[in-house]
Amino acid sequence: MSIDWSPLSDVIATRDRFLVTSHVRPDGDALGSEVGMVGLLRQKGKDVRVVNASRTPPRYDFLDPHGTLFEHYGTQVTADDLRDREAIVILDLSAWSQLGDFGEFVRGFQGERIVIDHHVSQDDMGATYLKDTSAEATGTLVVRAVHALKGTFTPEMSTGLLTAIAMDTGWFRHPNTRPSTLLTAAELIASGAKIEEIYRLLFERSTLGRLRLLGETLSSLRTDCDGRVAYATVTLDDLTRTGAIPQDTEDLVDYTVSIDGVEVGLLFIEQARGGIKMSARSRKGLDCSRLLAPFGGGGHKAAAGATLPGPLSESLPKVLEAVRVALGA
Ligand SMILES: [Mn+2]
Repeated sequence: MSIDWSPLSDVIATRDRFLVTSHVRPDGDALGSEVGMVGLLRQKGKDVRVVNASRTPPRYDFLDPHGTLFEHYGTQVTADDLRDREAIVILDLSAWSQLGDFGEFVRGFQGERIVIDHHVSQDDMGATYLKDTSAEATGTLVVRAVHALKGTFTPEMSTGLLTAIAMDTGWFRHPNTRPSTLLTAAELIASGAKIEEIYRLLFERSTLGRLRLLGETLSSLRTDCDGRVAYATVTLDDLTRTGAIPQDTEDLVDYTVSIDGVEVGLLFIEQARGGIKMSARSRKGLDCSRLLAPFGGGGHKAAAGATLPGPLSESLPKVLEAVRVALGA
């Protein structure tokens, strides 16, 4: 699917003060795509602020080495501070629920709205959608935008965009990794992204809390449907006891589908504000996005998520039952 980038170049031609944002609980694709987009917009002489509903997980600190790029809505920035913005570029999401507390500001935003994304599920956000659901990452789309708008890749942008693509492809292992993925990665490495350093920063660093949480989560693993389903839970108590932070739950769901014979893996995470955040992964073709749609969730075929009402003891059996039905078990 090729994207016509003229709506983006039109906005760049006519507006000066930009706002860039992404989803709650930002991942590598969200933050890395922001870094790439900010670089492009600044090359075009634009005044850009990056504001997110969630704080940046410490794991991604290296994308903002001076701590001056990512601003947290609610503590560092208020709606008043953003009244001068003329256009907003929303990355890696197409659903209101993904904007969290920032959604209210975006709903009332009077300027131009552009969404650049690769997710299938989509709300009407009153925006111009620049989407390719076959793209492995939003970072890939930002790379294409840089090409289309004749920008150049600085080492900072390349670092962000390689992080984006690497994280959304499971470090070039998932089936969404194609020859073009590696060609894009090669271009970013040639422009200054240090792949070995990025890997070390992302995967060879940990905290005691994170490792203890990993242990607790693996201990909570259960199977269902004769071993075709595996699921694990992270409770608020687990976080407190281990000293982990909520961001330490990223990637934990991958362990559920690593078990031999497991087709669907689920991770349920109790949220401090109430409710349960859940992630699903599938290995043998079950459509996670469709599975979670009745629960208000969305995502991709092989990976999706949803926010469920609490408590865990009620939400978990409902999802498990839906999985049993979907598997015909
Ligand atoms: Mn993404």
